This record gives sequence, C-alpha cells and structure tokens, in this order.
Amino acid sequence: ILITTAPVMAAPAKPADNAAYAALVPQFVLVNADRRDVLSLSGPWHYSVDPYKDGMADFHGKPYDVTKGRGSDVNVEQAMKNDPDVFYEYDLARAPVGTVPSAWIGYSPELRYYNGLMWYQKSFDAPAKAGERQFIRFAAADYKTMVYLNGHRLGEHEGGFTPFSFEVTGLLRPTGNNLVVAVDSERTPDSVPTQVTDWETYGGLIRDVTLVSTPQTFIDDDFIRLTTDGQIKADVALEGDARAGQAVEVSVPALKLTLKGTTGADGRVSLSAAAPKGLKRWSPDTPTLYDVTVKAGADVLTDRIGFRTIEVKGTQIILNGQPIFLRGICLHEEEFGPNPSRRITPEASRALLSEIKHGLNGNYVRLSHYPHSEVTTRMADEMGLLVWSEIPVYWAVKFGNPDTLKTAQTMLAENILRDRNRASVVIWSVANETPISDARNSFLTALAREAKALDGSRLVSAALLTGTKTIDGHIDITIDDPLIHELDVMAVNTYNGWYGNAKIADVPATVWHSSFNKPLILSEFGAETLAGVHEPERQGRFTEEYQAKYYVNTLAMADKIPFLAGLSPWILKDFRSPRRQNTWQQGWNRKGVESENGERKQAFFVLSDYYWKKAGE
Ligand code: GCB
Repeated sequence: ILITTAPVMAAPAKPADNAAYAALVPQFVLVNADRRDVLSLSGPWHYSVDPYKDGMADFHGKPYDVTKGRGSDVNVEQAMKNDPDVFYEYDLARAPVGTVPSAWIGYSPELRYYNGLMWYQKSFDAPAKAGERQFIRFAAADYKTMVYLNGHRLGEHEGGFTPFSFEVTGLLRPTGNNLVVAVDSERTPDSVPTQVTDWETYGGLIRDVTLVSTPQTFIDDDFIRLTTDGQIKADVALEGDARAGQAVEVSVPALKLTLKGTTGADGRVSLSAAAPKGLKRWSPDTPTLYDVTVKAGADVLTDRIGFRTIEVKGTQIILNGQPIFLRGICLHEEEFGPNPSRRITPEASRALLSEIKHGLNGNYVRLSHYPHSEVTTRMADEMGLLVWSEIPVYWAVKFGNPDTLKTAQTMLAENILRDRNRASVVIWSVANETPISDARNSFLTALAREAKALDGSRLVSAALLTGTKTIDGHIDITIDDPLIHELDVMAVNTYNGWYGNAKIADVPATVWHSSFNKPLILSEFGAETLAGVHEPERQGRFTEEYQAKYYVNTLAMADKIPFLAGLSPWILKDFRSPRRQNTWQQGWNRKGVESENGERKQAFFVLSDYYWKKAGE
C-alpha cells in the first residue's frame, strides 16, 4: 500500500572479532552511557496498541517488507508526501501520547492487563555532530523490541531489563527524525521469564531512551575494581578503527593514582597498580565513591566508583576482610503509590532504598527477580547498600532449549557488563526457584560459569528450593541442590508457616543441614497481610498479627542456623501480580512489610528491631 524509494541501509555492525563477549552481546556495551553527553529521547511519545500484531504481517500472515511500508509504519511520512490520498490508517504521529519512561500500564486504565505488541513513535532533531558516532540506547524495554529509524530497520532485542543500543551514525537527519519502536510484552514458553510469573509484566519503554554521541574510536567497556590481593585493576576495551595501539589512562585524582597503558590489536588493555595506602574502602557504613576518569584518544569517560572486596571464607561472607551479616529484604522494581508503572527516578529509588537502610536498619537488598534500573544500582552505591543482582531465570523456563539458554546468557552478560563498576553489587544470581533436572543443572551451570568468567571479583548464587521433612516432631531441612557446587553462596527460599502444612508454631525448632562448607542466605520468606487488617482474637492469615508472628518465628529459626550469613525476606512492599485474584489480594501480592503506599505493617517493626540488634552484634 505504501511505496518508498529509499533504499535500506544496513546499520553498521559491531566488528565481530573485537571482544570475547561479542557472541553474547551483539550490540555495543556503551558502559556508563548514563554518564555520557546524551540527548534524552525520553518524554512524550506516541503509542498505538496492536493486539493482533497487524503492523508486522499482512492478513495472510506474510511479514511486511519494511522498505515498502506498513511493517514498522516507518515510511508513512514519505508515503503521505508522495501521495496525500494514500490509504493510511496508522499515522503514529496522530496516535495518543504517553510518557517515556513508563510501562504503558500507566497510560490508560484499558491497558491494565494488556500484554502484546505496542507501537511507539517519536520525532526528534539531532543537530549534526561532525566526526562523531551516534547510538540510540534503550536502558530497557520489556520484553522484545524492534527499532526503526527514518525508514531503516536498526534491529531487535530480546529481554526486558537490560540495556541495548544501535549505531545510527549516518542515518540521522538534522531535523525531523522519525523513530518507531515496536515493543512486544508477550512472552512465550521459550522466553526468559516465561508467561507465568508472580509479578506484573509491565510492558513498554520502561527506562530511558537516549541518543549517545562518541568519538570515532571510543571507550566501549571498562571494568575497574579493587582485587583481594590489594590491586586496583582496570580492563578497558575500545571500539573503532583506531582501537589498536591507543594510549589509555585511568586516573583517580583523589588518590593521586594514574594507570597508563596501550591497547593491543584487539583494542583492549589491562592495567593495575597497588591500591594507594589512603584508599577508603566502600562499605554500607562508609559508602565512599571516587571520581574516576578513563581517557583514550579523543574519548574521556568519567565514573564514580567505590573500591571494596567481597569473598567467602567457609560459611562466612567477607567484606573488606571482615565477616558481614547481610541484613536485607527483597525488592521488586515498583515505586511507592497505588498505581506503579516502573518509573524509577532517583527520587523513587532513594525513597525505596531509604526504607531498607534507615527504616529497617538494613545493609543489603535483593533486587529480585531481574536487573533493576541502573538508577537503583547507582543509588545503592551512593547510599551504601549491598546488592544481589538477578536475571529472570524464574521457575520453569525451557531448560532444554539452547535458544532459551542463549537468551539468558545474553541477559546475564548485559547485566554484568552494565554494573561491573558498582561497588554495591556483590552477588550475581543466575536463577530463582528452578525445578531440579539434568537440563536445569547444565543450563544454570553454564550461567554460573559465565558470571565467573565475566567477573571473577564477585560472588555467584541462585535462589533455590529445598524439601521439608518432619523428623521426631521437628521440621528438618537438608540443603543438597547439586547446583551448589557451582555457587559461592547458597540461597534458599523458605515459606514454612505460610505455604505447606507446617505449623507456624513449629518453625522456630526447624533444624537445617548442609553438606557444603558455604554461607547460606535465606533469600526469601514471607506471609501475606493487608495493611490495617487487625483481628487480634483470630490472628489468622492476612491479619497483621499473623504476619508479625510469622516473622518472629522465622527469625527465631534463623538464629539457630550456624552457617547463616544473611536474610532477604519477601518483600519490602506489596506489588502487583495478576495471578493473585481473590478477596484479600485483588491483583496484588500482599507479602510486603509495607503496603504499596508505604504504610508499615507490624512485621516491618519486628524486622527492623531484629536488624537493629544484629547491627550491634
Ligand atoms: C516465591 C517467589 C516470589 C513469589 C513469592 C510468593 O518463592 O520467588 O517471586 O512472589 O514466592 O509470594 O509466593
């Protein structure tokens, strides 16, 4: 129906030979892009719902050739210029307007349960920057994204929570660029996660979209950290024609430290020096961050980086050489309020993390069940909270499908490459509550090894399940998941007293066994209540009293586990979950120690007191 004469120009591809991770991350990493000189493309965008994916294929299911129109609808502009009478019903520039970033759930009540394809469109000017390269970067779009600029298909990305970018050098116009993005939130049995989760999908352009400019040869990736042998190490990777033989300088002015070197043929260099004596180590109590500058040719990148070490010794977690007990809680990426839409601003993130750090006397947060916004990991760096960072290999994904593994591997790589310079992040988690099988074991082993290969300076874990037995009248739990051989830290989700037959009164006497000489985190435990429901006589489920009693008893159990190194109960605040439709829940999981609006329930104070005492031990 639409005709265009513009030829399709392929976007420049990333040189395949230039990085060990090229196979995992097909796009440029653009580390620290959130701190580069960027043009924000956030703000108002047009959107158009497309439940039958009509914009992708014709009425017989034949995919559109986007050079000819429809498909992405990217050529409507040209077509209308050519023929004002053209039959064209999808003029995105006239579609309703919503704000990016935000899940579309925030745009209108009709989109409350919409799960499918959404078209987005934005026009923008991009004044020419002579000699620079340009990239459109999506901090995250949930779940699958297809991107078109000025009639060209830039590419696609799968995975709802990690950043990706496309190079657009040579494709931009000084004014009137037409950016069309199709975001499909529909998951399949092969995706990560699958269709069934215990949280809201939150489809859409959920994080910032930016136009990033760099010199011709630029710093694509850097990894700067303190190692347990007292070295500051920096691995820097350049992209571009002049990447080989470039002088690279990494400096920390406040420490009077400068590391210098020259890149090899692959554009990479590894630098190191003994950590200066005056170095103040980052910790939750003293979250010291240093300004760090990386220079290479015409590119200069700055970051704020904390230096600390994390390791395990026997059953202890060791931060900066000292054992530490992780006083934490789980968190979904939902801001406070009755109608969350994943708009994580620094203020929203600070409000959430303050409840953990100051309200609960915590030093740790499990960012479940997927990579949260880089706004949050930077805020954790600044405020001083240790972070468990996870990818959404959740419940039963298709462990036997190599494509599913590839999807998970890419997510893990994108997450690690994004956050390797965040001192707050101490644990990479590769999964949550996965059913044990040979296929699952090899799938998760591949992920655990990948995490170690990309970042040997942090711990690797996964939230596991265990069986529960009753022996001589007490609850008896043995941790024996074979995956633990691949993990530094054991983590178990346990819900006795809420799910299952065990009585809440029997929970404190639970006996835990482990044949591994490794630390354990109780990565989840919790019970539901509706804030404000008090029935002191009944003290039954869904009352605040029941949840508080559950916390008292579970913490009493925790006190008796000799190899316990941390806790992250489920969860800071109530969160949306479409699978929870009943009188009490009404589409929300009510295991928060706070309501969605931040009202603290009784259990909040039980946990806060417990952590106060723990902090003093
Ligand atoms: C779990 C899951 C978490 C659920 C929680 C619950 O074990 O990891 O995603 O929301 O239980 O409330 O049942």
